[in-house]
Amino acid sequence: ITHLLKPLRLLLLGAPGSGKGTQTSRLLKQIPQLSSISSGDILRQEIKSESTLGREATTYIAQGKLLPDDLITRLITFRLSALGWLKPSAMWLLDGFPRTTAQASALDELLKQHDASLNLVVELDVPESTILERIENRYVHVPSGRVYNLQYNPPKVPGLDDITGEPLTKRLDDTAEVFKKRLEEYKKTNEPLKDYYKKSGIFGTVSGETSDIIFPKLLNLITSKFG
Ligand code: G5P
Ligand code: MG
Repeated sequence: ITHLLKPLRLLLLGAPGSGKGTQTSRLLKQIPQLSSISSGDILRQEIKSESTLGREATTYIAQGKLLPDDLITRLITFRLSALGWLKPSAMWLLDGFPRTTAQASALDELLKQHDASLNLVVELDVPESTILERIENRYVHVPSGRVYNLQYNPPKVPGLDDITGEPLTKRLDDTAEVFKKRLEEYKKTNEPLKDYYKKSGIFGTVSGETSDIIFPKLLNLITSKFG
């Protein structure tokens, strides 16, 4: 268990399947002060509940396209505000938002109004060649966002979530074809986004072929700055 002395407000970047969700759940276990939001998890819950937003999101997600900036920004900043996460003492981790420079500057503006700011952005740098197989073997528990992989971290009972026993499902965008589009979208938006955060001096990268290699590096980076 790690206790941080300074409030961490972290964004994880990385290609689809690079392990953002995996690292998030490991960090939450290691640092109990931390909470997280994943934009993708929220959208999948909206799709499951067949809300208006869910129906709109489906059309983008099924094609591996990003949702319009204003739509996703409104959704996530509303949650941040409702959770009381806009104050400078709040500690949190964002997975999957911001994804574009427009989203990034909208979030910065909002935080600035509350004298808060994002203070660490870490890119998970994983070789592209290892990712497709991960995605094809992924199963998710939508209500919690927990992710499994048939080889790497299979559920204890096949097809069921470890904690709730509820059924696992495949993501509708976890096919080879849609994955290719998601990767293209990522490559288009990620360089400008990285440049944006490099300018504010809060950007770092951790590299590795597996999540087991990446996790200790990520934790070290965090504790060296916030521990
Ligand atoms: P998401 O949901 O944000 P992506 O594409 O960014 O989706 P994804 O696919 O969720 O990212 P991840 O979280 O980085 O990947 O990876 P993960 O789930 O932890 O790990 C992948 C798999 O590999 C899992 O099965 C895991 O168990 C396994 N694994 C982990 N580590 C290892 C390892 O070391 N070895 C092995 N063998 N396996 C491992 O976004 C989805 C869509 O929502 C919309 C977009 O349409 C997007 O495409 N969206 C947004 N649109 C606009 N703006 C935004 N901000 C948006 N956010 C979401
Ligand atoms: Mg994820």
